Amino acid sequence: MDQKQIEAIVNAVLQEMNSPAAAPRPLQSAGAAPAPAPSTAGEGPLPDLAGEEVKRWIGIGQPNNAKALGDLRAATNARVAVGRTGTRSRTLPYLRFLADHSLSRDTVFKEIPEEWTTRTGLFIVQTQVSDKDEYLTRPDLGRMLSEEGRRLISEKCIHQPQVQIVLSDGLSTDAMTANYDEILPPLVKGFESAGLKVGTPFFVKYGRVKVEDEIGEHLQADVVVLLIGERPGLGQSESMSAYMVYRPAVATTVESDRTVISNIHKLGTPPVEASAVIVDTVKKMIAQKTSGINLK
Ligand code: B12
Repeated sequence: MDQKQIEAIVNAVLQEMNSPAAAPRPLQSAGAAPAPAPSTAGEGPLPDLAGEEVKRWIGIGQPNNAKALGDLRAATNARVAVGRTGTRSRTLPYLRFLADHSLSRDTVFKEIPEEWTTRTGLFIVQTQVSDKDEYLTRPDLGRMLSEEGRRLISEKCIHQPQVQIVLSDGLSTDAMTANYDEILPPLVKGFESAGLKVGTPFFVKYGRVKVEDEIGEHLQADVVVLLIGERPGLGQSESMSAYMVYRPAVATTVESDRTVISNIHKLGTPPVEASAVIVDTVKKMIAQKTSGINLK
């Protein structure tokens, strides 16, 4: 192939890219009359399958009440009004499902980025888990600190705090990186304003909920607040939970001793708001000397 032929091909491709057929096709916005599904068969660039535009798309053709359908679509992040083809899903919602599923898988498998831990200045301790595969297959090991982890917290943490904050990747690394900046500073400030002695926050890599019992017992904390990544759902992979427990001990603390605030993320309970609820809950725990189902 000579230079001229190559240039002709490049020009033809560039021309095609500039043609209207190649431009992203606008999707249906909530409230307007439903449009045909945007092509996913090579007629133009695919829209961002995890993006807002696709989430808001209405896949029901010729609805009786387009306005009501639009209102329903706008009222929830659930997969409603996606339409169907016979008994099957339409292509776009199916591709969106696959994209959301990939996001969820990614956040479970992702390691906490080193830049993030460096930026936050948190020190890291590890559980008895040695890698992600083991984390997923051996939950028991994620409930116990490593020998080195125990040594580090003894050395670096304030002992006998009234409240000990612990952060952990858990099942969603994104929950930590997305919410940290808006939850930790207001939480520490809130506890300090309430006159509580706050321990040294740190990060537990590969943590499960029960690891907070060993930490609390070791540091003799009154209350432990564990901020941990939740198992991601489809389309929501940044959700964090706060598992709180009064005077935990490995041998005696049971699940019903914990109080949980879940669904902390920008589209659920926003992190700043959650921090206010956590501070209030911890104050109650300290006043009533209990947590979980016994807390009034
Ligand atoms: C997985 C899960 C479970 C699994 C936990 C099994 C396991 N080993 O992972 C099972 C199916 C057993 C379960 C049961 C229950 N769950 Co559940 N669960 C979840 C889910 C989907 C994810 C939790 C997660 O990712 N945790 C983080 C990982 C890292 O933790 P882990 O150490 O691996 O596992 C521990 C936690 O998952 C914890 N846990 C799970 N659910 C609950 C509920 C409560 C009240 C407590 C204290 C602890 C707890 O128990 C595990 C063992 O220590 C959340 C939904 C969400 N958005 O968070 C609901 C969720 C936390 N569960 C909930 C509820 C209500 C329950 C039950 C009380 C249901 C019932 N009526 O029996 C029981 C209580 C179980 C308990 N441990 O005391 C609610 C809590 C609502 C609230 N704010 O109080 C949530 C938020 C779901 C919801 N939206 O309603 N759950």
